[in-house]
Amino acid sequence: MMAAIALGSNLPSSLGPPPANLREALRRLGRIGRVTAVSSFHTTDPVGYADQPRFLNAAALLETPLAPLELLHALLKIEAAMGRDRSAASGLPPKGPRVIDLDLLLCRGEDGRPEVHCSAGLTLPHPELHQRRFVLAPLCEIAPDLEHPVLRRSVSEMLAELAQQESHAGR
Ligand code: PH2
Ligand code: MG
Ligand code: MG
Repeated sequence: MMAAIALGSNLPSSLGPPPANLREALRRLGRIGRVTAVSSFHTTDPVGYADQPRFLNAAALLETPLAPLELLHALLKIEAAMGRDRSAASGLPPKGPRVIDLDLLLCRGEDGRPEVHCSAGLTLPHPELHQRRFVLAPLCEIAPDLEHPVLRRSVSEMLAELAQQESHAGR
């Protein structure tokens, strides 16, 4: 299947600063499939929990034999192997700083049909995909015509609608 994945980092790891973390995550994605497109790296202001460093965000497309839940577990394994600590003992808040975050956004099966999935650990498409500029802007560079199967909007349409909402909110 084809998967669209969001990458984010705003803490250094043992490998180096956020750009090194994104590059390492992309290298590791290449071991669970074929990375067919990578966006540029975007420096973004933190959303949600504001008291943390700016993020470096990117998006990638992955062609993989894994099914959605298998891919989710592979992404969590990469995060952990790169030093992401999700335990309460880390003292980090849930939407707070992290060395690497890999989010599954949207998947399409071999037949080209979108995977719509909802379980305790995974919702596909990602429930906040259409509201996050730090996700849509990188994704729009590599997959502007990719369609959200529930909202029936392409990535470029979702980005344009978000820009409209933002301009209304700013008035
Ligand atoms: N991730 C979050 C919370 N806020 N803000 C930006 N700019 N980029 C992110 O990747 C991000 C965030 C939780 O996953
Ligand atoms: Mg995230
Ligand atoms: Mg995540």
